[in-house]
Amino acid sequence: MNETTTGNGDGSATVAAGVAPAIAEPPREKLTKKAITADLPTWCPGCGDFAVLASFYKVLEKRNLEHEKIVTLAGIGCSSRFPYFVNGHGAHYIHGRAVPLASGISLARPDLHVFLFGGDGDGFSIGGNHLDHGARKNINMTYFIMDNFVYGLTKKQTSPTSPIGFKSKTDPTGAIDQPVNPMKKLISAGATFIARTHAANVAHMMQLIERAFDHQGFSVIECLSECVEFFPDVFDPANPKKGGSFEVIQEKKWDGTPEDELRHDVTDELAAYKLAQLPFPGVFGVFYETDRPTKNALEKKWIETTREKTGGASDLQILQKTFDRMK
Ligand SMILES: Cc1ncc(C[n+]2csc(CCOP(=O)(O)OP(=O)(O)O)c2C)c(N)n1
Ligand code: SF4
Ligand SMILES: [Mg+2]
Repeated sequence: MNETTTGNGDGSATVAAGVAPAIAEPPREKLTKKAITADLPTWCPGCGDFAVLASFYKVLEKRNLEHEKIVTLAGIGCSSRFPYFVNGHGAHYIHGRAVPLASGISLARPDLHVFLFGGDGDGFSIGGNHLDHGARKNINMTYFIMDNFVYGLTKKQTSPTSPIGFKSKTDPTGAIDQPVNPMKKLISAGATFIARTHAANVAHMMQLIERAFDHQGFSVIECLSECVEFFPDVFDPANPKKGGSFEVIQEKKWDGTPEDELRHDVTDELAAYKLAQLPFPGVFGVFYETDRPTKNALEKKWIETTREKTGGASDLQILQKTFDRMK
């Protein structure tokens, strides 16, 4: 029999039957980069993905997130090697299938924060369909897409975001297909937090990771992350250190000033499409954010209602009842 004690205020204690004893949690040490770091990254020197990993470590440290409360998941690709480098729950899963895996984890363990990392090929090509459904169902997770406009791991094939004219092993005379516009795709799919950043701007990346983390629902960040090996310098036009300009979206402050009229309303879908339409390198920041019930919340409610209706019967009893009806 379980027993537990309650203090009487005079140093003595009363034992209550049937209650498990509360075990005091030892005080936690502050999270450090050393504690979050697993393997050393195996990316090529200069790869943009290093900065993404560094930003993620910084956010975990800043928020002092408990390791056991986060999961990092990925498909296949250079960028998808991410979970190997984070000391926490994680999986390097099947190419393009990280969203379904993440959906199951998010729905079954709402106490965990699910982070997904991957590339443009993984997310918009083979995993494009899964991305759409995760977005429309608004399953709670943060998906960080490291877009380098190429398949890096498999050594330079055209990706869904490669620009027309890009010469690769699959398009030796130059790509001819219209590329995906990630922002437009995500808006139309129904993602509830959609943002864009650049791996050369760590402060901006961190801000967006934190906002995505705080958002309830399917949050996605597209990050231009240079593949120095197979598509070098392509993102220089948005890198001030390389002569480009990094134009940040000015969000409405709702302060009634005339300048505010011109600022972006992140809840305005049409305004988000207009920003997504700007020619490369476009703008950076939050394109769209809306508050829509998550599948996690809706499913929880549905389970509770069903449990009430079935009078608190166990899963086995419900299953047995179903079998009995089939007899
Ligand atoms: C089902 C399946 N198809 C194809 C592959 C080969 N493959 C592995 S990674 C990859 C593309 C990776 O590109 P991306 O997602 O952009 O990641 P990057 O390497 O550029 O970071 C492909 C085609 C695979 N592993 N599994
Ligand atoms: S091949 Fe490209 S994407 Fe892959 S690690 Fe090297 S630089 Fe990064
Ligand atoms: Mg890629």
